[in-house]
Amino acid sequence: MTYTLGDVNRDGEINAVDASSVLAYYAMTSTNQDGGYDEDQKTAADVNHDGDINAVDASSILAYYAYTATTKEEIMSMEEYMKKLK
Ligand SMILES: [Ca+2]
Ligand SMILES: [Ca+2]
Repeated sequence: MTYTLGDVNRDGEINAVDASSVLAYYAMTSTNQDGGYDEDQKTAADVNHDGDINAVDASSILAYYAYTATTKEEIMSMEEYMKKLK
């Protein structure tokens, strides 16, 4: 695995920067432009695995970021977090 779900810019953290990146990508692709992601980044960006990269994914990344910033217990991965939401 060469990606971490939610870590779109691959800096090792899942935070508001990644959410902004996903929104920017969505804005580009929704106007038929190249969003500039490679395949791994697309996989990392589609956090709910529905095949689309859009504002829903950005919101989920922000929600996960809020969760990691506030929880004092052991932090689950973005993958686990998304499974729990379902
Ligand atoms: Ca990141
Ligand atoms: Ca998605």
